[in-house]
Amino acid sequence: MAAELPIPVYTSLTDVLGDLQTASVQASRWNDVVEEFEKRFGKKPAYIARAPGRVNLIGDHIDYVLFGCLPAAVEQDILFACGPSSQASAGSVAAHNLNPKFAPQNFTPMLKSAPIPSATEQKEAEKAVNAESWDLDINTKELRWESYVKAGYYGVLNHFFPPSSNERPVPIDILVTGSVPAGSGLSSSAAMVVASTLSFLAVNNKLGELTKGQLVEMAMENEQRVGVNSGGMDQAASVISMPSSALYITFFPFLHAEPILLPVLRTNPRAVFVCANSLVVSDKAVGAKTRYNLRVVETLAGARILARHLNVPLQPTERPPLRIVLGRWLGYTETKGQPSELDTDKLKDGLKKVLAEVEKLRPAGRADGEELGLTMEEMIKESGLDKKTFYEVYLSWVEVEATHFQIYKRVKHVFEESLRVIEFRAACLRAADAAQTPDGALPESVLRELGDLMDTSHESSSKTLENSCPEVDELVRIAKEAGAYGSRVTGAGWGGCTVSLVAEDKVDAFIEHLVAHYPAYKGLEGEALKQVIFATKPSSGACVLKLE
Ligand code: NG1
Repeated sequence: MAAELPIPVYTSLTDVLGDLQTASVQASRWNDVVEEFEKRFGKKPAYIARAPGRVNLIGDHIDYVLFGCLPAAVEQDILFACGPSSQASAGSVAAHNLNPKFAPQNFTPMLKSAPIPSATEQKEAEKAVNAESWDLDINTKELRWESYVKAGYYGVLNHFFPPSSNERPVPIDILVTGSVPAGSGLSSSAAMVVASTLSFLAVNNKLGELTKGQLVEMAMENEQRVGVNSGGMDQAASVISMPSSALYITFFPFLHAEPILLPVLRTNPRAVFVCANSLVVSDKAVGAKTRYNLRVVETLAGARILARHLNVPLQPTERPPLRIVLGRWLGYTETKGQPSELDTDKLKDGLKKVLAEVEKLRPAGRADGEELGLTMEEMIKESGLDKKTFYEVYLSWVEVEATHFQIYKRVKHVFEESLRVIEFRAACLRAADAAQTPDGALPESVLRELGDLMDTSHESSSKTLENSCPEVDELVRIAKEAGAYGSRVTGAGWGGCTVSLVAEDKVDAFIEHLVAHYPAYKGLEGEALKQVIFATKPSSGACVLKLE
């Protein structure tokens, strides 16, 4: 199984990048980072850790409610050249970035006494009286580049260098470079955290002690140190992806990743996924309380309200996401360690069944299409909890701001989008079978089916989840006009990238059409244009190149 594999360590760039052609195109970038490392630190790096960004083909805003999604790693990646430093004290870090915008940083992990536990935590903490923990002083108020380096270090310190042991990490020099555009929905943050985690593991000789799945869990935990409540799709895609494949990632009852071959990329008629950056920077942290975090709260509160309608009993203090409420309603037990997720056919039937019930959440007396949603008071009343408990369970840990909460719309998006992911996966599997037939041809209907699913997904993002923006909607409209089979916003939304499925022989005309019609692309050409519109080639997941 993909998640159980060891983390790959290679000694040649061709093995890292999968083929000679890609390796020769990329070689100068890798050489530059080695040369610059030598100039800055006086010796060659021992390793280069690579972690790719990802594009989510379908399944947005459903990972944090534990439904499966379908991302693929992109070629754009983050590289961390690194090696042990001979000059500094135990565990210290000199982190440089090839981009002059990001100033060099030096830091050393400090041991801090653990905070005094609250009464309820007392019992658990009894074992850890007087315990110390590692502190890297991450500034979560400001977006700082080195926070991602520090975040990667935390997991390695906590898992491999407990303060109680005598073993201490080696000092390390790091030089970072990256080609994943920040704030574009292609997950540069997850790629940074994964590459950072890998560097500290490599230099401390701990790579062999983790599987890919364990690295994903560590990277998820690490990324939360930067203050982002992320769902896990990005880290899994960056670590576990395979060439020519998307990854069907499910999170319940535990992380599972199934590579889904994308024959549309290999068999005639060929098609490619093209990413186009709307150039609206989507800063998740800044708008979190009215955007990303609000969606998290709306879907969680929606799960409780739906459970009430479905007569699924919940403890007052639990906060199960929609996937768990659906599972309980369908009578699926949820012991951790169960062999697998509900099989996709049963999940699909369950989703269809529950969608009929979701209609009961539509706010009464309001005209179709004019959803006002629920006020805070109405939402609390619908939850069946008293005000104090509701605040404690759903609002005490996160800041959100809204006059109306769109419970019906968000729940509807989650279930419908989850259904589309399952249908997209099934179409890819059918296409893979068709590609095995003697003529190996792919019916064009498969491309149309995938495209339609992408279109309805975007429609839902735009109108039901409301995580698009006018520029992204416009880019999607232009992409369709230019002949894309389908086009949609990808990632968190409110800006960032779109992903479109385009016939390979029409890609150049497609790009020309976008440049001519999307106002922010006016005058862009050459390298600058390649940075904002590019056909993605699903790449392999994170790995380490060993240089000595
Ligand atoms: P982006 O902003 O594209 O990295 C975010 C979340 C994902 C997922 C998507 C929406 C983080 C780090 N990632 O992705 O987990 O929820 O939005 O599908 O917050």
